[in-house]
Amino acid sequence: MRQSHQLPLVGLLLFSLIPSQLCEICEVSEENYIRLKPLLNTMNQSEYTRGTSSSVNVLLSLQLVGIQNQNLKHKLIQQIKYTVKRRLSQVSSGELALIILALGACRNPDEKLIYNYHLIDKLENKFEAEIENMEAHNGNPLTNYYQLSLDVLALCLFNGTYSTTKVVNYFTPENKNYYFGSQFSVDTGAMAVLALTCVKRSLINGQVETDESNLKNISIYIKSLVEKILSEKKENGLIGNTFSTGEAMQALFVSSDYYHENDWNCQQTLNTVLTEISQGAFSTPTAAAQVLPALMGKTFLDVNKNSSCVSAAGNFSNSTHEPVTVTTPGSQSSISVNYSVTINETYSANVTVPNGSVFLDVMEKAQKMNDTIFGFTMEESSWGPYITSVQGLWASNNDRTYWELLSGGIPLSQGVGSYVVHDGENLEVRWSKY
Ligand code: CBY
Repeated sequence: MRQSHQLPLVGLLLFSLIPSQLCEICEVSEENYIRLKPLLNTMNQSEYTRGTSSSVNVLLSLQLVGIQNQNLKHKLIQQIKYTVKRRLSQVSSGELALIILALGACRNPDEKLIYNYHLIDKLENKFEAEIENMEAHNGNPLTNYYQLSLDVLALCLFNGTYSTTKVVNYFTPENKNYYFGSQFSVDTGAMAVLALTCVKRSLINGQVETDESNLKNISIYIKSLVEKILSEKKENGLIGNTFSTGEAMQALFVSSDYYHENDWNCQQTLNTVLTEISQGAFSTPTAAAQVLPALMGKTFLDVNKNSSCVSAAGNFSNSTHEPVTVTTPGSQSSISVNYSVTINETYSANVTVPNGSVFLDVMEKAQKMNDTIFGFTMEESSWGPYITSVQGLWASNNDRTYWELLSGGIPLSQGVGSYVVHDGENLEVRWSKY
């Protein structure tokens, strides 16, 4: 090849290398989109009749990655509209923040709903109520720091009013709300990094007035939280657990100034998540929705970019539906497990349930056997049923108490509606503090 031909070629090569060096995002390549199909199937096939938390998560995810599934989006928006019109007072601060993010994502026509229903003002009030609760109850918010981070993120992205000084006061990395017991919550830390990065960017762009010390502190917080997130990285590349990894990836995408290239092998994390997808790990709509954006290189900070989030993924969910493989249990065999409720004492029973049952089936069976000892209540959350009381003893955010789920003494990483139980297992619900 002659020199004159080589030069432009070298130039092109260099040019194509530059973006990958500047931008620390690793994402699934187009030829691998097929591996994301199970996530889309989960989101498509869900009913979304159980309240809106999971609809909001799914809508936000679809908007961000630019999937044009108009039927599904229409259904989800109808549900969200219903919530906004009829039951906004019952919605928690973080849920409202998610509604704003989902409706406002990527310059779409539903954005006007945010302003017609004054959702930003209402979020400001709900955020204020969280802070007031912290002042009255020993630093404990009405909900949790995952939701407070969502609040700050939505207020920051949609030009709401919030006090930077309060953010600096409440989001110090040492705050107990980043922890459950002694365990750092990667989900919470990741959401806080996204929120703080948004606040930092608006301070730098001069959208919000502040003094230099706030900006400096926010940078210090981001650095410290990123370190904590990275220290939860497992050998296989997951960060925290399967369900926190997508959000941790988003946090690491936007904070690459704060860690060294060698501190995180993004490709390894991505590959492990893809393997987990193929093993059916993300089988609830919220799990699928929360992991998808990161896999396509998107973060919640892309929500109010001035362009629509159209991507190469475009119509790939509209392609013909593959038949769903439903795993029918081979036979209606039964299994038996040991189930206990622990307060100070332990109350146990042997419970027989059909093979393939989930934790909740065991609890229901035990309740039928003895309502006084095993009676319980639950409420729907975006992740499925959440146990609120057992034996009439109620979990409380003000006291940081909850009903912890364990198997063989080890805390579960799934809720009662999704954890499939095994023969001979020792299941426990334990009155705990976080
Ligand atoms: N979302 C929220 O407000 C929840 C925030 C979150 C950090 C969340 C995890 C992360 C996420 N992406 O949504 C969270 N869990 C919190 C804050 C909490 C506490 C809830 C009380 C409060 N202050 O708001 C608390 C009590 C510490 C908690 N989670 C308990 C539990 C257990 C529930 C048991 C029950 N009583 O039903 C359980 C099952 C852990 C256990 N072994 O007892 C649990 N959480 C799990 C497993 C999870 C993961 C769910 C994964 C799955 N596939 O089902 C989780 C994603 C999540 C939901 N919790 Co909490 C964390 C993880 O494993 N990565 C915002 C809102 C708008 O939707």
